[in-house]
Amino acid sequence: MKDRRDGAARIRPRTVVMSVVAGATMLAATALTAPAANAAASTLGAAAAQSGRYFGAATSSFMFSNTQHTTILNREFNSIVAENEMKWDATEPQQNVFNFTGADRLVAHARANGMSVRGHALVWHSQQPGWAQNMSGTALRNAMINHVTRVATHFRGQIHSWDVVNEAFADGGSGGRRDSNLQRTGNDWIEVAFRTAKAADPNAKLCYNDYNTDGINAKSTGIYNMVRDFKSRGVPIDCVGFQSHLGTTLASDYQANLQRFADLGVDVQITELDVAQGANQASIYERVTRACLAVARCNGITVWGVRDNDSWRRGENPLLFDANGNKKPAYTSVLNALNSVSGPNPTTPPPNPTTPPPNPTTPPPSGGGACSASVSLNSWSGGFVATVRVTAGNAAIRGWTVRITLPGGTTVTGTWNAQASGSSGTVNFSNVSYNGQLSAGGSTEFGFQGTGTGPSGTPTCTAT
Ligand code: G2I
Repeated sequence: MKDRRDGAARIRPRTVVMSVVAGATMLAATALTAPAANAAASTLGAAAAQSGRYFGAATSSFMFSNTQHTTILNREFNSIVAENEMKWDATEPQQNVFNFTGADRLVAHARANGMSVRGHALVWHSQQPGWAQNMSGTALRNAMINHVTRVATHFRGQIHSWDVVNEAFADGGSGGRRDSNLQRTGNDWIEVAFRTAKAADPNAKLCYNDYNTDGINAKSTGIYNMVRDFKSRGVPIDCVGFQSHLGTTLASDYQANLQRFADLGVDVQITELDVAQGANQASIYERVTRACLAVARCNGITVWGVRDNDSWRRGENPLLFDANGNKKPAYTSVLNALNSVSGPNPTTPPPNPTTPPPNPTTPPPSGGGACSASVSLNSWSGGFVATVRVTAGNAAIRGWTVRITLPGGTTVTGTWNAQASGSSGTVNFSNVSYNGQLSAGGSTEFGFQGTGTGPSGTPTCTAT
């Protein structure tokens, strides 16, 4: 019951906004999709929510001005993912210069319409900005850590599942990793990305995402072995995304493949579903939907676009709505499948996506108090991410400086939400303009990453 209520809670505000935004269009759509006598849900999102799952679509903020696209998006889907706007090239066009304009609009749209957000993708060999493409070795590794930290921190609390690493395995029969500049930084780059994402957004589900994994094959088995290894060593992985860019056939062991991953103790998600137009399109969509519904740990399905003309595979008409926004037979087969099964429920529904972003500012203080600081460390062989919480004492403070002594050989490679006095030895981290003022008992966080070993002990905090 709880899952149903969560689903309904996400859908209700969307209806309200839609009635303002889309007026007559919404009325027409409602009439067309009025609930049947058997009370089956009339939209994909509502139908999926009956078993605690989400049904999402990829979109782009520039599409929100397209009324037909957005009307369908808001009516049918209760989750969205940025088709491109959260990728590395979009969010960090120059090194350490971040641009969240499109991604923020997308998240705001989701929040205003009661949808959850999938995050795609923190690290990928493709769609890297030019400056990263030209990097290698330690410099690239540190740039990756900084990117994951900054992007995941920016969206902390607003993403139900992140594709932390995308498409790192090779096609074909090797079952091994794909060659890339990231892979050449060392085989541990994937687990470093996961540990870094965990430090930045501890409540998001952290996924590995790939394609050509739509059945038990060499590539999916390579990924399976990595996930099993990660689980056994405590690397924080929560889910595996199966992109499911499908042709005109579906592997008979599609569901069995999802299930074997679920049996490792991770959730599974269908993340980029689209199916080539052809005689089997509706039936393949239906079988994929039923497979997800049959696997308790399958949290939900995302289709890679709304209408056929929005698709990256435009010529293949692979989506659920045609170029005129009409529902295709594939749409009906998915909706009926979702309505035909009431469970089992996923073990953990996505967290409420409407949580506002963490607010780094604090109420105006009167000044004059003391402060304390504590460090939480996420380390791996050769590097670490430190998150430092600064807490004001019994009186408000106007600013703070945290003094941390680093072990010999350790270098700070990046700092966020603070100004560092140096990069090795004893370093003073001082507040920046927006997080110096803390009310009595109030707190804020800053962080830094480095190579070598992280600091130990309790740092000193001086209020200013
Ligand atoms: O290739 C299909 C998908 C495979 N899995 C990962 C997904 O991220 C990927 O999505 C596609 C988008 O659908 C395309 O829209 O990823 C492509 C590469 O990032 C996207 O194409 C790019 C074009 O290559 C760029 O030239 C263009 O500037 O879209 C960009 C934004 O329109």
